Amino acid sequence: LGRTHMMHGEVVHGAARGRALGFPTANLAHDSVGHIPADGIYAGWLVDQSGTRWPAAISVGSNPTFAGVARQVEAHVIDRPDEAPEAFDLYGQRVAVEFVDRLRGMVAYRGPEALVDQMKLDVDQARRVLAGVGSGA
Ligand code: FMN
Repeated sequence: LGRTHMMHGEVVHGAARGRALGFPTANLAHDSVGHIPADGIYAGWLVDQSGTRWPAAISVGSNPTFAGVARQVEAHVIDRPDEAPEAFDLYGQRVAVEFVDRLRGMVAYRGPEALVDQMKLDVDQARRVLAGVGSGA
């Protein structure tokens, strides 16, 4: 990306589908502010309220696999903390999302299985991209 795209906003409840898919996401509220890049999948960072930077695979778009309509920005934190993963809850927090690199465009898959297969690849790719740039902290 030519410049740093960054957004700030509150984490709100989405369709609550992500958890069932095995890829829970922190959905940014629609009144979030900042530079939203074009629809697609990105590697980046989610910065939580305490300032901790989490590596993330970020989705921007209307989730066409599920006939979504509204444009969403949602971040899946990669490699969540092992200890008390259930306590890792970002709902209600004001977070920042920094977009580092574009991975691909948004795709309408035939169903959740194909999407999940691709999300695994996205997460692997995001992990590699972010390991290369460091946390910037
Ligand atoms: N949705 C799509 O329809 N097509 C995609 O190609 C797509 N790629 C994604 C890649 C990643 C890494 C992530 C985290 C999400 C992606 N999504 C994609 C969005 C999912 O459909 C969405 O996270 C899921 O439906 C859960 O939505 P919810 O948070 O509103 O429950």
